[in-house]
Amino acid sequence: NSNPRGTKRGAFILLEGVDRCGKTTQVSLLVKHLLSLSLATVAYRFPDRTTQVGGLINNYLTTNGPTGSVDDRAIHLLFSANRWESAPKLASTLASGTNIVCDRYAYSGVAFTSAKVEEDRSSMSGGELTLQWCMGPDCGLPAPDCVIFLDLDQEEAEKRGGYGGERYEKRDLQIRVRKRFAELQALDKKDGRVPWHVVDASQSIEDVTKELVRIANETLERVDRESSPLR
Ligand code: DGP
Ligand code: NA
Ligand code: NA
Repeated sequence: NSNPRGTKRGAFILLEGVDRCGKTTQVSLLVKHLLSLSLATVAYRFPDRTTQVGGLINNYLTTNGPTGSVDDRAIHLLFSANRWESAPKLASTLASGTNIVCDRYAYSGVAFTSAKVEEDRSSMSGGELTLQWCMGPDCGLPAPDCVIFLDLDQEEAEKRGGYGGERYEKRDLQIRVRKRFAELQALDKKDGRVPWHVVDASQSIEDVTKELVRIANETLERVDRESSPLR
């Protein structure tokens, strides 16, 4: 969509994946690359632990309290609130023509919360923490222009020096998280809205970056075409 000043909007490139897939490293490398081409680009990361809501989330993630001691729905809403508090900034950044490369977003929100229950339970009609229920609070957030999914299986993830000991860094949960991401990818494919690019995250850092650069170029070109005032 064109805007009054004829400025092309920025592209919103989202990186998602299980813990230890290398997202954080790749986000900073991709931002560096785009900046080196003089393309205005900023990195975002969720959860953003620097806000008040983010402080509550950080407390939750770094204390391994007994399961169920904090209500899973309440936490889910906090993660979503943490994205909503950045939403106006995300939108104005994109409108000003600056690209965003983002480390996790609403897909992580749905994948991690819904992974707390087994599939058979989560798909129960009226059951709690279904994908459907989990997607509700993030509905209407600025949408990414693509999802780059850094795919890494559990064994490879664990080879990367084990987990840091945060609440979700556990094998069974991470395996379910990866499955939930696949379900979300299938939903987006059905809708035909947000394109996904699955990248093998077990490759070397350089090879992953190469793929990301190619996908980013493709996405930037598409967004340029779509937001051209001449269209
Ligand atoms: P990170 O700082 O990227 O390592 O993320 C912290 C942990 O929180 C990680 O295990 C993924 C998880 N996470 C990220 N976003 C959400 C969310 O919206 N909801 C839930 N339940 N977990 C999330
Ligand atoms: Na983590
Ligand atoms: Na990370």
